[in-house]
Amino acid sequence: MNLPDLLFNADFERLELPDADLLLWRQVDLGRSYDSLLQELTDTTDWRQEEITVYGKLYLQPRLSAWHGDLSYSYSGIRLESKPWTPTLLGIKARAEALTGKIFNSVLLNYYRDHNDSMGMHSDDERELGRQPAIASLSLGEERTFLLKHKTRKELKTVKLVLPPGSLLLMQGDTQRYWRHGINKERKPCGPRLNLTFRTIVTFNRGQRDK
Ligand SMILES: O=C(O)CCC(=O)C(=O)O
Ligand SMILES: [Mn+2]
Repeated sequence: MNLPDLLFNADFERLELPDADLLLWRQVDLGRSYDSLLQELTDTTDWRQEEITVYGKLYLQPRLSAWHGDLSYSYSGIRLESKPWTPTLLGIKARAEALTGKIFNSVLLNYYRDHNDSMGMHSDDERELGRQPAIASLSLGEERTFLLKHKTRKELKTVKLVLPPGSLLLMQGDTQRYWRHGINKERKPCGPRLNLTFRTIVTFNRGQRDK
């Protein structure tokens, strides 16, 4: 990020965690209300409930998802065929890029229908994302708690970060290397939450890389 961007976007907070690089914008201006965006994306996205294999057993993921972007992607053993960008998604992507100074070529949308939906602890460290992935995560709808747990330093407590609607969390640097993150079920019933994680798939051309 260069200096003019930093001055222009001085509204983020840096979250001080060892071995991590996390920036949080609490309220991003998306040019329209968060509620209307939530409604549009909920209604127009071609939601899937993907399967996951855990210790050889097939389960349905406890949430819905959709993958849009320039390239297909493998995620926890699932091959996600990408759908084309829509004008709405391109608009949010442009906003996330302007704020973070990063370029993204894909987005994974996660739809947590209610308090029973969740995402297990994981790190986004697939090879396709490169060595130090930058992932910008926009939240809409119900507030849910984002958990972060260091992979090896057991003395570090689990960090709980409440992500309000309209917030943008940028995970970059070594964050995926040293930390796992996830969203637990909630005990108290709650409404839907939509999360968009913008990513960059880096595809290596072996011939070029080996030069
Ligand atoms: O819903 C969230 O905030 C987390 C999403 C996430 O970690 C992912 O899509 O990999
Ligand atoms: Mn993730």
